[in-house]
Amino acid sequence: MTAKCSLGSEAGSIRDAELAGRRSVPRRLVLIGLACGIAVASSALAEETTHYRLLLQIEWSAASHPHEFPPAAHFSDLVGANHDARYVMFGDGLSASSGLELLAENGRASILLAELEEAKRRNRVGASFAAEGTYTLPGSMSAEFVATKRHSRVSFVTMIAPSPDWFTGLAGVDLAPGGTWIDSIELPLWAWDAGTDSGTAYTAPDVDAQPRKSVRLLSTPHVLAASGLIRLGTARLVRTR
Ligand SMILES: [Ca+2]
Ligand SMILES: [Ca+2]
Repeated sequence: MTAKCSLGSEAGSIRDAELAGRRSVPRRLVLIGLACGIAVASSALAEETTHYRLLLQIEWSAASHPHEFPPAAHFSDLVGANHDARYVMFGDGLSASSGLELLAENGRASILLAELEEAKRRNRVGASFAAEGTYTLPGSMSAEFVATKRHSRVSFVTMIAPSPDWFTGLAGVDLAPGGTWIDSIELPLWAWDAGTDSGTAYTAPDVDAQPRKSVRLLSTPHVLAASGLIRLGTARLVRTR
């Protein structure tokens, strides 16, 4: 399997490799190999794409969060995506997107999924993924997803339900800091207020917030103890291959 390798493609590949930074030497070989149609080591290629498992260990329950713990408490279906630094699913002090508003208020993913499709078209998002919600609390949720060097960050959200507009998730976790895939990481899950509804209790009637307030960590008595905020659980990201 051979092909002519033009100087132009090689020079372009080297430029790309130099832009890619410190791992330029092996990356350059791979890129030149690709440009020339030469078979390259599969292990080197495999590094460009990898697989992770997301496991949510949910602690949220009447035992951990006794203040007004609601009937039929659950987490909605989870929506996540791998992406680059330009895509932001949510952030402290930022305004929620319409997709986040619908998910945080109703647990419905349709608008968020459309936003992810649009971000995918603009090459900011690699792919979205989902996990089934749960009424078993404490309990767990899990999903598998693919990450690539181009889209090496992961974000996800799930609604705290019932609630006015409260959700939990992680935003922009970099799975390849410095260009190396991390094997596993464990992060706390906090309750967030999307700022799109003014209700202050799990079962409060809808009070649309106009204009929207910023996304903030929730700090109502539902998630507050003398020692500080009570996390809802932990998220573990494990590289599977
Ligand atoms: Ca709110
Ligand atoms: Ca609203």
